[in-house]
Amino acid sequence: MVLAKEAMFLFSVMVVFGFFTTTVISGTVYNVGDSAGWNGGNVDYHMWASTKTFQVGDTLVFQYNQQLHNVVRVSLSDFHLCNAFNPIVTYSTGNDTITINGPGHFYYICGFKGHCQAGQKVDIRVPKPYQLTDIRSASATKAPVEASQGEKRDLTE
Ligand SMILES: *[C@@H]1O[C@H](CO)[C@@H](O)[C@H](O)[C@H]1NC(C)=O
Ligand SMILES: [Cu+2]
Repeated sequence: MVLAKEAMFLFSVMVVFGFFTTTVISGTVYNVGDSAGWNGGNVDYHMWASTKTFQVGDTLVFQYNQQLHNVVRVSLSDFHLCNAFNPIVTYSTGNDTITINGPGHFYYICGFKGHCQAGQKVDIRVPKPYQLTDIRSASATKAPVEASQGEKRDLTE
């Protein structure tokens, strides 16, 4: 009985922690191409990405017919060349979830012949997170200059 209670307690802790990490730490889930998914066609993936503000912790979901498409993460030059033969990672389940774990550009193309050339490619740009440490170091270096210009007020707002 005691063991069961402890197990229950541990389980509740895990549920609460899981809830916390999901809601606070994890970000937005983006279905690439929205309802059209990652099936090429007439979807303008450049346009799709340009309307989003990606952040570290967000999740990308690529959904597609795995007989006809895949997802290949490539370098910038291979992105421009539509070269899928030098992959950083290849996904092919048809329902791939990718968590953005850092800032930078994430270039994805379809590796099936001609698809990337036809526009099945997307550049996910993730800016550096704005961190408290950045604010501190920025104010530490900028404060004297700003103070002399009478702009120190901005720092406290
Ligand atoms: C895709 O995978 C996620 C979990 O990774 C699951 O929740 C979802 O139902 C799946 N969708 C389809 C269409 O299989
Ligand atoms: Cu494709």
